[in-house]
Amino acid sequence: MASDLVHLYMRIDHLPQMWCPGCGNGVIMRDVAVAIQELIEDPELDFNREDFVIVSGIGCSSRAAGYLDFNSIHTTHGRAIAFATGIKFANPKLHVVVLTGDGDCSAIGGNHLIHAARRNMGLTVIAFNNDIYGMTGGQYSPTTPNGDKATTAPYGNVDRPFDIANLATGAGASFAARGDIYHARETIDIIKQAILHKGFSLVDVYSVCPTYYGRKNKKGDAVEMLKWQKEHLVPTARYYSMPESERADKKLIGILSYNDYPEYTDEYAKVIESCRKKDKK
Ligand SMILES: Cc1ncc(C[n+]2csc(CCOP(=O)(O)OP(=O)(O)O)c2C)c(N)n1
Repeated sequence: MASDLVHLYMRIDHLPQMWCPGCGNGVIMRDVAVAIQELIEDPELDFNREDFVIVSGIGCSSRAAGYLDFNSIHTTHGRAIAFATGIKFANPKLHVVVLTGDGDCSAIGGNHLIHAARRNMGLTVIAFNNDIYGMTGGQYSPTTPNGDKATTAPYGNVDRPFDIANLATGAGASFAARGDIYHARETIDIIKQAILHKGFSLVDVYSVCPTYYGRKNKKGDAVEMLKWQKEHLVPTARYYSMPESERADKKLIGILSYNDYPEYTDEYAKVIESCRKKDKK
């Protein structure tokens, strides 16, 4: 993170951070900080730092809520979206940004994810997706690719993985996107659009965990894992200009689904208003 950004947006007294060398979490945390900074600095928008709340669950990635100097809350494993729902209900004007791991949001917290998506609650969820449970030593998660190794799958994972962005779309999310740590500029822009979106938005950010996932699966060091992202994850414009045959082993980085469904707290406010009117009669 550039030093001015560090001084502006990080709790210096919480440093040094606990992430391993080569971990992708710092890149995603920086992308979130840059996205918020650019929204605050945009003269056409009325975004203030005090209007942001950062919520996280438990996991290596969830530590980001503690490092970022915003109104923030580091909650319990899998429950970040539940806490975020309460915060958004209490004050719908806030921009509530959930920082969560693939395990946090799609294993123990999977139910909260699908129901927040279904309701179209106005939250922004950033999934730090490293394909593994990093904090507890490399157990497989719902995004670990089929056949890959983990401490709990020493002979290869027999589960088929979730695609978190597709999962959110299937559950009714009005905005679902994919980013990665290699294409940082594109990912920052996607995060900005997710925050600007009125309803539920999810950005599945492909990260790297060289320590547990990379080492167990012979993916090389962090640089090798980033090279893989560079070659296999493709931003929207380039993706659609590729011949179909070249897309077979590639994934799109960009917005995957977008809808204009009514936002949940707006709908709830209408119910409250109609009850008030009835009471007055
Ligand atoms: C209720 C509960 N169950 C299990 C744990 C142990 N635990 C802490 S973090 C974690 C997995 C985190 O994985 P992920 O969400 O993918 O985040 P990462 O550490 O990879 O960033 C688990 C199982 C816990 N803290 N609380």
